[in-house]
Amino acid sequence: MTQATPREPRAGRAFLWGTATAAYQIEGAYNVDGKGPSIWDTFTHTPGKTERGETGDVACDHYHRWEHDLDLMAEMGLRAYRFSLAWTRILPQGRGTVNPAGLDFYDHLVDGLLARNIVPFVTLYHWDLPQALQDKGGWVNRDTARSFQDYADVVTRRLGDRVKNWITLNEPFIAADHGHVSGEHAPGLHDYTLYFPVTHHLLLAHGLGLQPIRENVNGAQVGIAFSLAEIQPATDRDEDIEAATRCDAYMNGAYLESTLRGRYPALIAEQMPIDLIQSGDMATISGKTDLIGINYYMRLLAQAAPTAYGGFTIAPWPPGPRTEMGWEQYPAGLATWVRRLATDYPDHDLYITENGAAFSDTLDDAHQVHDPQRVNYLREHTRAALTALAAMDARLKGYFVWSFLDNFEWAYGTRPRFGLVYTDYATQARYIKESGRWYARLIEAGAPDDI
Ligand code: IFM
Repeated sequence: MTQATPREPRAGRAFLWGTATAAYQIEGAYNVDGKGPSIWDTFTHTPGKTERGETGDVACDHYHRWEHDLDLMAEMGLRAYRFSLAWTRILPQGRGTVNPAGLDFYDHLVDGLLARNIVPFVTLYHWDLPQALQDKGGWVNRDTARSFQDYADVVTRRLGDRVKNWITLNEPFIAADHGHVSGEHAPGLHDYTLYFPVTHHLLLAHGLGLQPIRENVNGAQVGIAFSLAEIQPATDRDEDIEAATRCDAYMNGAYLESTLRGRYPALIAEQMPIDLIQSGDMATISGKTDLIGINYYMRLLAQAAPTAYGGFTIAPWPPGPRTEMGWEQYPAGLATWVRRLATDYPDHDLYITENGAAFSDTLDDAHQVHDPQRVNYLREHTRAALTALAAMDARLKGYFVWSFLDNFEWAYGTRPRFGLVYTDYATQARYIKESGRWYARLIEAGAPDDI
């Protein structure tokens, strides 16, 4: 019997190597050219909500510097770029009157990408809900899902001739949990019962949004980006194994199973308030999609906590390498997710729509940023992903580093630096880090072990 040789982890020429950002984290220009306020404008303008009182009012000033940023992307050889749209640039009140300047901005950005042979991936919602909709209840209000559908219609009518890859929502679990349960994100609510209506209405928005995307975009490739942590039991005690199952259902299963199979995991479904799920909702939520976005950063160790929300808490990680966020580095979890999704949902293309790490980078006198930890992180994670791709013949089509440039990391402000490009916030100058140069070579080579 001959032994099969393991296939080397290598991406084909068509593999889309890219980077990702989000509107609030990079654009700045928070009140310029007719843009309306979002919940993140309100939240960061409220004292005590961000680490050093920072706001995203300016962020990376990408709104004014986008052409230079696209030139940097071209210099790095990026093949794809995932970015989100600021809903309130386009519909300042969330619904109703369209702001032409907002649409023009994204129109020019898309043309700029295409002129540089960079494939645009557009995320419609990366957490910056219009404040006007929050004033009517935000995601607790079912009607917000209809507003999202109208917004998706306006956007895809304008960009759908050139943008083919669409992500409806970014990380609905984080939007539901951090925004409404822990309150560390906008709108800063702190009520665990909100997990259920907010989750359901976000997913309903996803489903309703699919309809205009399909109508307005010939050949649309559409999906949703999930925050997928690998959940493991903290110990081999039965109650911790059970806690890991619960944790996986809350964070992962509720979102995967509803959108891809039209049902919530039983332990989520049984807690949904009566009347929340209306007739036809699950069919809408599980409308046809083409791709699954994997945002992967960590594994989590779950342990039983009967009185906690969900019946679990997260145990500390064992000693080992961490990022600046304090997160454990665990590349094997990325391979687990590629394998799990390729097995459970084999009809979908997979994209790693986010993966990356913050480290305490500094700019030296020669304007160089030496960040070997990030190079190592990216090498380990891309190797894990490509090994899983090869082993499973998985339909893994692309990988997006979070992030293109250092940006506004939500409640942490500008302190954590996730970029392949260093942002000097005092001058808004950009410098490609060593990791950015390494990534450019990876794109050329297609295999992290060859460079
Ligand atoms: O910066 C965020 C991004 O907005 C969503 N995914 C995780 C990133 C790092 O925390």
